[in-house]
Amino acid sequence: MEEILVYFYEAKNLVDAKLEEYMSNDEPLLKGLQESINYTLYSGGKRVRPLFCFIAGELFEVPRERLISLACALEMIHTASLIMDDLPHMDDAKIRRGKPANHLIYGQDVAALASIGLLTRAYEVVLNDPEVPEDKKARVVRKLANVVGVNGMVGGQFVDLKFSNKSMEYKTLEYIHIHKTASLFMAAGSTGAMIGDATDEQIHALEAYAMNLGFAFQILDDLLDVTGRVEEVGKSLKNDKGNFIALHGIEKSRELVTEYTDKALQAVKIFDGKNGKLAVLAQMLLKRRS
Ligand code: GRG
Repeated sequence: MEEILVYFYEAKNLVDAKLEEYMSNDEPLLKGLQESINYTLYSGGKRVRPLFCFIAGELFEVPRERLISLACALEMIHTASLIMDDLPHMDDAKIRRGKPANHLIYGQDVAALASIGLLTRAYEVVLNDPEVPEDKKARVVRKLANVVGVNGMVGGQFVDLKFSNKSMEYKTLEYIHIHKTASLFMAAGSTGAMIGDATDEQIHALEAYAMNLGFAFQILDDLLDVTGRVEEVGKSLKNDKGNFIALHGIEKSRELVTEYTDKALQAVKIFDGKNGKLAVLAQMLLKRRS
């Protein structure tokens, strides 16, 4: 267990160092934009998606050096989505990771540009990386674009906004969370595995793990919204009518977190003997308070 925690710690440090290299820009005219990007990129994210990408790649013996640009791209996309999500015309959130939201410090105009800047750089770093095999780049970047676009996070966010604080059917809630949250988790696993020449069956297993874990993660997020405190959770809390707690109540939602996590672990049984890190990652997410 200690060994796995050291692995997580080292992976996180590697991602932080590389993000700095990929995202730094010394053009004096861009100082304000750079500050806005740095503000959210280095404000204490758990780096879960890069970590999952490394773990998925490791199942197929892909070294971290070949995955690092992809791991950073996933974190850039995630960070871009957080900045955009917090904007007043979206979720209108004031607090993120225990600090004022990006737009409250840098303004909505700069925050929107920081988000788009991070998003576009994500594709660029993968395409520019000589360590990523040329014959894999198109498939990987296509996947990233797909999970961000209209059939991915953008679509999930749209449905979420349209049903904001309205009661909804389970199918709609499922649509929102598969697309808004789980899809990037799924891509973290599948793209890492693609670089490692995984079979379709292995990619599907990792996607099933990620989807179920993404659900557990989102229900936990809803639980923290209702049962947590802002100081502890570190973001604006909302008690929405359209969430898992409104549909199922607190007790049932807690049970669902365990159920989805079990399903996630079941899905990766095919990697028997090699799935220890996937189990620890799931446990870590289950215990999270922020
Ligand atoms: C990609 C720019 C862009 C836009 C897509 C705005 C939008 C459309 C989608 C919003 C997606 C979103 C913010 C989903 C919430 C996902 C979620 C549960 C975030 C919390 O993830 P953690 O716990 O956060 O990994 P940390 O702070 O650890 O990084």
